[in-house]
Amino acid sequence: MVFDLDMIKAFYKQMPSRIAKARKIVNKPLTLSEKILFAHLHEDQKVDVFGRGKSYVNFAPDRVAMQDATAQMALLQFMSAGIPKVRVPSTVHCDHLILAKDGAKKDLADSITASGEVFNFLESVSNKFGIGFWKPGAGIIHQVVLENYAFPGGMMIGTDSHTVNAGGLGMLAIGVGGADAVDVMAGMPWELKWPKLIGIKLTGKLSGWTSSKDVILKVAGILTVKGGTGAIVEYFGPGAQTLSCTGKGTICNMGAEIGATTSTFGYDEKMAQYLRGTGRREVADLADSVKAHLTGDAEVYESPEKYFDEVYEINLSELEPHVNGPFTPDRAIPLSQFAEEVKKNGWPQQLEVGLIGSCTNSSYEDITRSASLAQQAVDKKLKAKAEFTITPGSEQVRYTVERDGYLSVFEKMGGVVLANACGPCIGQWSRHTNDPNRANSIITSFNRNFAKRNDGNPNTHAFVASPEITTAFAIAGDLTFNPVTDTLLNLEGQSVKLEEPKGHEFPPKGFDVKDPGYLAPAKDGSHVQVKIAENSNRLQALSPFAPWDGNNLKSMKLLIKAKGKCTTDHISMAGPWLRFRGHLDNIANNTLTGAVNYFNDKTDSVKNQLTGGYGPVPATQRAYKAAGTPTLVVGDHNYGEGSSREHAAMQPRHLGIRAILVKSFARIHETNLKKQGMLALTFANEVDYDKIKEDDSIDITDLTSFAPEKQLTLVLKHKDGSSDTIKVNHTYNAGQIEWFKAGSALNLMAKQISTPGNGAATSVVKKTAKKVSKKPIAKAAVKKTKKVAAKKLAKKVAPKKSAKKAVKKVAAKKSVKKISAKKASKKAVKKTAKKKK
Ligand code: MIC
Ligand code: SF4
Repeated sequence: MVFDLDMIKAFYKQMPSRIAKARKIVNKPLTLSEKILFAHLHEDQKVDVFGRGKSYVNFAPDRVAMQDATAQMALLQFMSAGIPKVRVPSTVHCDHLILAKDGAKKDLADSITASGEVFNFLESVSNKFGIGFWKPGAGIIHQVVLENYAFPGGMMIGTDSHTVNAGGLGMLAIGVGGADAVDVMAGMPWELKWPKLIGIKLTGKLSGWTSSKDVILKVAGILTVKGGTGAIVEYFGPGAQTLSCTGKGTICNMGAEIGATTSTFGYDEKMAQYLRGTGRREVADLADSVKAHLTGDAEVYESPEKYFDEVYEINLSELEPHVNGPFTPDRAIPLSQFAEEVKKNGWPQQLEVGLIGSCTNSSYEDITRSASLAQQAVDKKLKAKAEFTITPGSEQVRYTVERDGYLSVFEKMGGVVLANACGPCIGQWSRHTNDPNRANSIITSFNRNFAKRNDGNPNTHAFVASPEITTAFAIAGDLTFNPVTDTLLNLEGQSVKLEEPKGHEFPPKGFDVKDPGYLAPAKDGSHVQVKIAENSNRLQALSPFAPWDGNNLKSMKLLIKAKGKCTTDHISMAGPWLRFRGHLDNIANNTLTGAVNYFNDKTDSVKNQLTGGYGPVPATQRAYKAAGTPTLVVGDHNYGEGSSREHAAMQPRHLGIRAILVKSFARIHETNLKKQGMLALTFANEVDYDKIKEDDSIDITDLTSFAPEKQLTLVLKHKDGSSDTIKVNHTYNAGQIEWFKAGSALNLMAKQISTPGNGAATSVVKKTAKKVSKKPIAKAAVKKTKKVAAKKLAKKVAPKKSAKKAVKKVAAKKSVKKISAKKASKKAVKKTAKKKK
């Protein structure tokens, strides 16, 4: 079955004329990213020469995808909009709430028992509102989207930061918070700041041990976790066309780790093959008919420095495998230097577990290349020294690799096949260990490796590498092993060497699957009842946040000044807390518990200025809230990096925190804060971070004249009676200031929807105007029902040396960040340049 074919046809029909219209106005050759952006302007958005990193522009994305952990909040919000059916094709994927413990079959059954209530809720909301539903076990959202929904030149948003994976099929796919998804599902314009553009030219061809993953591991090293913020990364060049479609997906997927808005590749033969190989010949034929529009203009790729803000070039032939980490995905270490780094830094040398799969790396190609190493281990009588797990990305991949005999090869090597789900990647891993706090090392082919992410142990040193390198390390069980050069002793005492991995981009016998795990929604969902169990501690209808009272904020207490990295995992931890993703009050009990308090270097221990004592962050904040005392949180750079979870914005809002003041924000998190009616502020002078003291009371003295591009003034009143006055910046435009005033973007939407003739939403509302009862906000659409048996769902678906070689930066104007000698490798990477258009 080909999904969305009519929509895709209609889009391709209009694409050429939309691009032509934009061309007339901008009057210059276009990158692929610009073509896709212009082709998706909302009908009410005038074409213009938009300022990169400046202009807010309204778009009309083609589709929406949501995963179970974020869909709960997104759909609780959507239900309150009073719209009977989603306006664009949308899907929900059950993948995050699945355990990784004993193996696929048991884990899936146990997860359905444990989270049946949530799955039933998601299934019934999907059925009611016209949303496609992918059952637990069907696979990880991004792999399922790549196999079924992504199409070249399309634009989608998804409530998960790795939505960007679909760039592998030439889409602009962007991770957002649930409130943004609500806008698009409601048919309203979706707003994004016109992105900056980073071009990465790929030359040469991968070989031997190097794979697509190493391209993005290298890029992460160059650009760092914030280097892509506000930018689209567009890959091009002869090397790009040699990469498999799923390999391109891997590269785009992990673009989330450099903060990029998204990444993409031009349409090519590899993508056409993938579309045909996954049963979408019609889409490939349609794409072929508009081919010229599905890639950047020739002039752009000939002189990229004229059209991109930054350009890098990577020679795939010279690129080495990399291992990134620990604790951050941008610490990129070429394999040839890894052993030395391990020893130098005293990282635990013994590898305890190797984990392959996840949404980043679970293609047929990844699995078969890794299996070729597992087969060698079996043939050469090597026993894997580390534990080894495999997480297939979708039921289609799992079924096919099982049919082709690869899963049994892993099992012979001692591997455990886990459910088609996020599992260990999102801390749903019940790791078998005798000491959950021991310093230890693991390697994964996932994308993130923040402290505590996989197993909750802050002392687990998690490294990220390709599935092939991960498999080789799992066989060796030692981080100082280099599979390219070293030998291993087998069970018979002989020294043997692993040959280069080999695999297939496509199954020679084609993909197959018995039950892909898809449930189509009812044609008319008006009679479907949404299921929320009575007294649920997993799901809670939302109450609207209070609107702004129109006054300046006075005497806010400092709740916490967070030190160093503060990702969404630090603000709202995943793992065991995932179970409360649909219950705002319960999940709020983890708020900022991972953030390090600047004043005592501890996590979850802050001073309560009302009592003078120290306590956990959530409890302290609840005490302030009970006392009616407003509070503020201070943070460092790239605050809120990591994921799209809007809980990291809703929880502080729910607990009564009024403002977040940081050196810089990660894109999705900043938008999430704005959408939820919070004040997201940045220091005009970063050094003012040092002026914030533990006992400060803080006023915002000019909030009453809150306006776009106008700084706000904060007065820091210190305990000793002295004070500092500082300026802070914000990026709110006029519409976003209205969200703040209304209490949240959703409050504003609900108001507009129930007031026809008022504001931007009226065109949507005309046809649907239905009164929304706002207290509690979700009630209108929710019918409380008794707990539904989980069983219903139980149907099975089952740089120094060679790194320096590969990259070059092709130089440019002053505004371009120079790559430090350490990061950019001289030979393999060159930075090409920035030039103003
Ligand atoms: C992640 O990889 O961190 C997640 C879990 O997929 C998140 C979404 C979430 O927190 O639910 C993401 O990447 O956006
Ligand atoms: Fe799931 Fe991990 Fe991918 Fe996030 S990064 S979608 S948790 S597999």
